[in-house]
Amino acid sequence: FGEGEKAKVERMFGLMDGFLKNDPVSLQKDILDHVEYTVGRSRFSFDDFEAYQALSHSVRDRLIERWHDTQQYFKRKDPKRLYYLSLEFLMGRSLSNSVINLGIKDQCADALNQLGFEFEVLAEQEGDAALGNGGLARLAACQMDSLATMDFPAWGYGLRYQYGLFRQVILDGFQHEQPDYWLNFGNPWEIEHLRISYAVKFYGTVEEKQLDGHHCKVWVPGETVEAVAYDNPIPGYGTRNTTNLRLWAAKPNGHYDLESFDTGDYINAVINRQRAETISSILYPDDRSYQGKELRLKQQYFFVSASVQDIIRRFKDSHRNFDQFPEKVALQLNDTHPSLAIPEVMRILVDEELVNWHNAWDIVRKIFSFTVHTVVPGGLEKIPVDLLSSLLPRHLQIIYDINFSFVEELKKRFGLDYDRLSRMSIVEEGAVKSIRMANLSLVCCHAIDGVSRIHSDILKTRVFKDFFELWPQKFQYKTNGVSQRRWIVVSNPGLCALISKWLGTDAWIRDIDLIMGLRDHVEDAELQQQWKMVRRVNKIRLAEYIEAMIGVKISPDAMFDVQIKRIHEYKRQLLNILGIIHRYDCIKNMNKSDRRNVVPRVCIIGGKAAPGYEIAKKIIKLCHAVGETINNDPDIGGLLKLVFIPDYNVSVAELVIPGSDLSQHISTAGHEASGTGNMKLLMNGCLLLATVDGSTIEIIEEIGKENMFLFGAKAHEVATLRAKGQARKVPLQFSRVVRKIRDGYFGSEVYFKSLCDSLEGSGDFYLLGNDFASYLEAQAEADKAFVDQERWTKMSILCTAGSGRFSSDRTVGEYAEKTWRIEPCRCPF
Ligand code: GP0
Repeated sequence: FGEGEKAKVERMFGLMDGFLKNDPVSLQKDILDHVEYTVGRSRFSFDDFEAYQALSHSVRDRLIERWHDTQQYFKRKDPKRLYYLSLEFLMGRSLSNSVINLGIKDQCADALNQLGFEFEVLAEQEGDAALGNGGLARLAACQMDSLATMDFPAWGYGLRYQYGLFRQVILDGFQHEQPDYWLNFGNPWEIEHLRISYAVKFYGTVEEKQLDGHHCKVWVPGETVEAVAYDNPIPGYGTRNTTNLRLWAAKPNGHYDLESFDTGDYINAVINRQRAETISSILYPDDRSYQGKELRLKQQYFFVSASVQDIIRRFKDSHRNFDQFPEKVALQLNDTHPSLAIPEVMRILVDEELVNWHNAWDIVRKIFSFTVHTVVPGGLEKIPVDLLSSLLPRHLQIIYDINFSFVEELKKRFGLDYDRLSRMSIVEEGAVKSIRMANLSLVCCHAIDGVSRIHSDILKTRVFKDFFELWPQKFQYKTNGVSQRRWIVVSNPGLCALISKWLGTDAWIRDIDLIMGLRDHVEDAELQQQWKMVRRVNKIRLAEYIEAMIGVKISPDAMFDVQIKRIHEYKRQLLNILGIIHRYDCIKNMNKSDRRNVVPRVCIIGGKAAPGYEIAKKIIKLCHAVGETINNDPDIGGLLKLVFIPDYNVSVAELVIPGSDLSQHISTAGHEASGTGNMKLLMNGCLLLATVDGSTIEIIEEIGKENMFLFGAKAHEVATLRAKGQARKVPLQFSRVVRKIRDGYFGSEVYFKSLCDSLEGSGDFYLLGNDFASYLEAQAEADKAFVDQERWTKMSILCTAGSGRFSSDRTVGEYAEKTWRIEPCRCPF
């Protein structure tokens, strides 16, 4: 420091008075200050929402402190960093998660109590940050939590949508979509950095120029938009480390060339500029179906370009040239959505930083890795060349150049095998010439990960078979995981305390393998008793919520059987509903004494359908129609209920999961890449009724099939079964149930016709008919087990005890070691 600087720094330290304090009185002062100076209310009169805002701002102050320390430390240490690029992050609520990770939950609760507020009530004031669709997006959120907790120098990058995933409203049993303008209520969890912004270009032409004696391509854009950074601190648990999720918002670019205003149409010129903001305005609600829309492509490039510019700027702050880039930077692509980052890095290095093509290519091949999340080839992104050439002309050239070398390499290796060349080429010829984003990623990334073992096998033997033959070493898998902080500590405090009590430590919150220590106590009647009590309290809480939301009264003595996930044909919510109709029929046909042996069930289904996915919407309607019939049938009484929980999201999941006895993961084998809901439920001691698919296969290895209810065709049988078509055997009960729907027993015969058609004969692509009998058997097994409450409770304890492998800490640890090659960098305070 110079003399003047030094005096300034000393003065700052003098004024700082140390870090913010976390005792209840200090917290109270901070909260009241924020009520008055941030929220702008009088400290003598503020309501729950205002208290929530003030509390959040107080927590945010503490996050910022740690965030600064962590970033300072990273800067000084200059470790290799990971940048996690994802178009979607499903963060849900932040308050509870933050205070728990900061270790100040009790102090906050005390502070609030004395002010006349209750922490839990304030936490309910927060809306969800729903900047994602489903599993893929929540996985990104869990991995951010693990990265911070494990002290990895990692940042997330994404888009700050103004409208999150639509809110699902049910009217007369039909799904309606309502916009989620979530920022209306303010967002205390983000820090706006108006000075951190980058220009992102679109359209225009590519010109050849001489620059500093280099021959280079210069992209002259037709439109420029500004990307502004919004930082969302991600606190680790049990560490001071606080990392960052940087989300970009689109703003009109400030450099107005006078020409565009010369037309005299001042108002329209400004309005046109203002349209830039639409780029980050809305999240596409389609789960794994590629739409080919220009706005979506703009979103992808916008967020990727800003992120790459930011990463390169940060690297250049402390390095003179790019030699060390691969030792300092790893970029992870969450699916192919961010894969334009590849040509973007090439473009900036070659066109702007004047690195020669070969060196740039060498760098690119070392820094990128990507994760695949699907098995359905139809889910893979393809960008029409026409679209790309108009929107990103320079990137198209770069992709062509990469493809040219790649095809040459293929010819050398395999000769002129044209079928193979056309399958593997990044460019797909045909009616609509397009760029295959998966192939681009496969060519340019050094590692390609599946999300479970079976998924990886399917990628290697089917979806990306050709690429596996070429580069077997690139193919790996990291079975997904979920954060025990979010899914036990935050959402199930009762179980959390019980686990810590019986393990004699809460160290499992950072070191999940310890959780298997519960196995040593599984026979202990006292633990069983307490376990049952905790679960019962959670069930009561869930029952109250259901009654408040949809007016159906349910008993906590019944078995709570849940299926919560996006609605998809392959996930087979329909199989569940058919099973319920069958159960209803059976009960109706029983005499009084037989009915006494029926295990009372509450079937709970929740999930959103993509707005344009007709069949999925019909499934929701059918669920309501069946529920209506059953729930209002006095003859059935408490033996069976079917409820649809509207607007399933992260915070609803936090309520449902701890209160579930049985959960269904019943995709047609070979279709669910991994599944992560199964892991969350498993952790919470919920038993699984499942097909042998995705990560369930690995769960079986951990807890044993005797502690689960498995059924259905295996993945390797599916193709043969499908080929049989009409000739497949279908049980009588199945046809009878479908008949009932066809005959209008649940109303709307015409509306449900296409659903029924999708179930019969060769229409039954997802093999519901084939799996129905074994599904019913598995359900009967579950009933039998539930009658023996001691046995059930033991199984439940073993589920939690066996869930350690499914922590995202394990997943992230594997990525860090094998793919990203990053080390922890713990901020020492
Ligand atoms: C997969 F392709 N997933 C996609 C997609 O577009 N969105 C999405 O959420 C899911 C998979 O279906 C999964 O099996 C997987 O576990 C998850 O991504 C995370 O890898 C559902 O849980």
